[in-house]
Amino acid sequence: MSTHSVRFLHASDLHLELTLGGLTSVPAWLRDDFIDAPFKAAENVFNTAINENVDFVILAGDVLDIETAGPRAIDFLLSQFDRMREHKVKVYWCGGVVDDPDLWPVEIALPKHVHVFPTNAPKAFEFKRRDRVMATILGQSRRGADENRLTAYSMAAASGAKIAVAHGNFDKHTLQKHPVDYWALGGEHNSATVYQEQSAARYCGSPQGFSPDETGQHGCSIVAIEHGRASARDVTTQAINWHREPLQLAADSTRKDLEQSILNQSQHLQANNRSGLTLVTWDVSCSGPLANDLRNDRMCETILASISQKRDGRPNDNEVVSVAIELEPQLIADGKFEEETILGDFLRTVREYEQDPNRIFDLAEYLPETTVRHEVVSALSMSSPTERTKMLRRVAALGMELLSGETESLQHHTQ
Ligand SMILES: [Mn+2]
Repeated sequence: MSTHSVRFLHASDLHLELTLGGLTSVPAWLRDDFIDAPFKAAENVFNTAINENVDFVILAGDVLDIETAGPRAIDFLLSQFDRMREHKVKVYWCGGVVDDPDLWPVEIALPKHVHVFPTNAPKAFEFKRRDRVMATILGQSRRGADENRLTAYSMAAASGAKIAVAHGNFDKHTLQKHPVDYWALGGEHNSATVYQEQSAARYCGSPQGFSPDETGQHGCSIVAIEHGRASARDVTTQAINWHREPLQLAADSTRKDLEQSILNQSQHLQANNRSGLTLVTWDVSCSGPLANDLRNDRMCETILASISQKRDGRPNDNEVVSVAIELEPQLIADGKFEEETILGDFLRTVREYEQDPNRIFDLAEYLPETTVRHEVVSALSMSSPTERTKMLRRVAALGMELLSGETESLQHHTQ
């Protein structure tokens, strides 16, 4: 049994090239906060390393997109590395999907205490205390989209605590083939524990949620390996909190009813909010004319504008702000799928796509040629299975509305 003990910080997916997003439009008075949040959260990560007096920091990929990040992001990262050097904290950086280290500009040398894992083969770094090896940190950077299969990872001969770093999707079975005390994983924006026994494998998640679906606490992990036992604790670092709140409305509800429920529920959230600035997406379940109205993005924008008072200043520290309204797709009655109508055909087709996650639909082929084609294609691509399912449910709901012959004028019931 190993008698070495180390304490380190595990962070990933800082994405310093991103601003917060995922909304139809961002109110002008929130724009600065959307741009600053990834930096504030990342700074909190490095502050945590100093406050917790860790031995070293592991960055498990997606720190910043070297090709799209501006000078602010590169300058910020270098100054955080400087702070780490001042506090004698070494950094081990394993490239992920966006931060292939081979793309790092040669004219900007990384400081000596920042160790980058190569892309061609795994490399082991030894962390020493008084000339004694306390830990071996093994990793291999990804080359962009190429998956790391971990087949070349070898830990058998390593001394000290055995720590492995990788970016991607890994299952327990693959990871447990290796004699590793702690797997520091990157590539998931929400934290997740793959397993926690004597040894552990964890995704620490991103320091900040970037879109309405990345709700809840985001941060980094403080990991201790003592006598061969790994334990981890999460530290929250996010600057802005994303929250989703369900709202149930009766079938005959009007726009005024919806506005009133949002206002009531906002007050309740505001009274209990301790998470800092909180951005709320309302997941509205309703049917009838109001549901038809809410399928129109512009209508949702109008409602949001009328419930938030006119303002120019920055938000307050613990303010709760409504930023989006999303209509929950209604469950479609089984009978509808069996109908020998155009609607029935349509619903059966959508269901086939939903039931077969590998079936690809390429929305890009329906796009006309435009100069912003590249941007539109990337906006149309669905990165997660959840996003794909959600989109298909919305497609089915829209089909129900347009093909069932019960459609009323969109504007008809608007007050
Ligand atoms: Mn990422």
